[in-house]
Amino acid sequence: MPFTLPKLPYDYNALEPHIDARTMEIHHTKHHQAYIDKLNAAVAGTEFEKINIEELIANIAKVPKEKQGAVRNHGGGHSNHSFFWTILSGKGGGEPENDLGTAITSTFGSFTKFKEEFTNAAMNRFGSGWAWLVVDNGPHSAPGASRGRTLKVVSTANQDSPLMGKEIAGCSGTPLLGLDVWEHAYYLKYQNKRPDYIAAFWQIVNWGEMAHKYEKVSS
Ligand code: MN3
Repeated sequence: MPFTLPKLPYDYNALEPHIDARTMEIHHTKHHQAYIDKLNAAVAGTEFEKINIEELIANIAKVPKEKQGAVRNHGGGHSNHSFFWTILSGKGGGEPENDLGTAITSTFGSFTKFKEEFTNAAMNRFGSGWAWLVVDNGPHSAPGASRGRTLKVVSTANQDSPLMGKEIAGCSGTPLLGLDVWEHAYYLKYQNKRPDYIAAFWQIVNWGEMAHKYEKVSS
């Protein structure tokens, strides 16, 4: 099979008490796996099963029309969840340092203001979707051109990704931080209390991994 479920970089119980082991196991082995299975079914036997998932969803316009819906939903789901696991850590929390910390402070005014803006994006996403911190260098940032460092907080519906671009996802950029606000991400422990889940999320953000992603995008 072309797309496969990535291993988590930690145990299912590693994020407790903020996210419980049962939620993590179901989220990973059932929800994420289901996106992969449906994505694989959609692209079976095509050239699109051979490219990496970020490239696939960034080039969704090249996918045949009749498969675009499946790639958008399930390819987006695979990409978003693969990303999400990496920016969480049982040893996370606190505040970003170095270049990423400086960029956040200079863009948003302070770390607290950034947190507020991101939290609002996550709260105000009606129904299912994601909140993101992205580096957005605009639509014409050619490879090799001087890469910008424009940080933005955005949100997407369903499994749309900023990588899909403005026309599809309503926003664009390379994600540094993402928060899954589908109820499947928090319902067992938090039920309808999305604010409590978002507050817990800040305790497990892996700023070190984000700084690494930021360095790759902006250097
Ligand atoms: Mn999810």
